[in-house]
Amino acid sequence: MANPRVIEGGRSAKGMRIAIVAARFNHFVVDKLLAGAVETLNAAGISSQDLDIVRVPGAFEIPLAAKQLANRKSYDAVITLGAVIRGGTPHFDYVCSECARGVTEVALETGVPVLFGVLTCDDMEQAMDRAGGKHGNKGADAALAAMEMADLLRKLEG
Ligand code: INI
Repeated sequence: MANPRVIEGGRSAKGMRIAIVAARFNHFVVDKLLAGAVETLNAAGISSQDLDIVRVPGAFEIPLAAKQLANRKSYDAVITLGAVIRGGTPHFDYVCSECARGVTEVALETGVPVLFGVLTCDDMEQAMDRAGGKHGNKGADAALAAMEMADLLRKLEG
């Protein structure tokens, strides 16, 4: 029996245009995610004129900015970064679910990969562990996934 063809994306950023939407809320966490994402894209060969960073107030505002960027059709991927940390009220659940729902919707509506690098954590320790601490850097992970999905879509569309 013939081997099936496996189609997957690579992880080079050469020739790619990428936008990052980063929330300012909990900026001490988000800035670490942003540094991880930028470092990863730089290491993968992105040129500085091909990387745009857009700041929004909080995670709730991420989907709208991501939609504007994706609709331009000039970015190969949009990476979203934020940190939502549980407080004592249901606010956390609304911000998390609307952000995740909105990000998914933008990707499916526009066909542009929109990556979810938004931490949703019970406390600050969990967040710091995932922003360059003992559980890695989820901003860097989102950047890797962005390159892979952008390349995969090129292959699937081409
Ligand atoms: N925004 C975040 O990005 N993280 C949070 O933890 C957070 N909390 O906890 O409230 C948060 N709230 C702000 C929200 O994203 C909006 O900016 C605000 O509600 C205005 O629309």
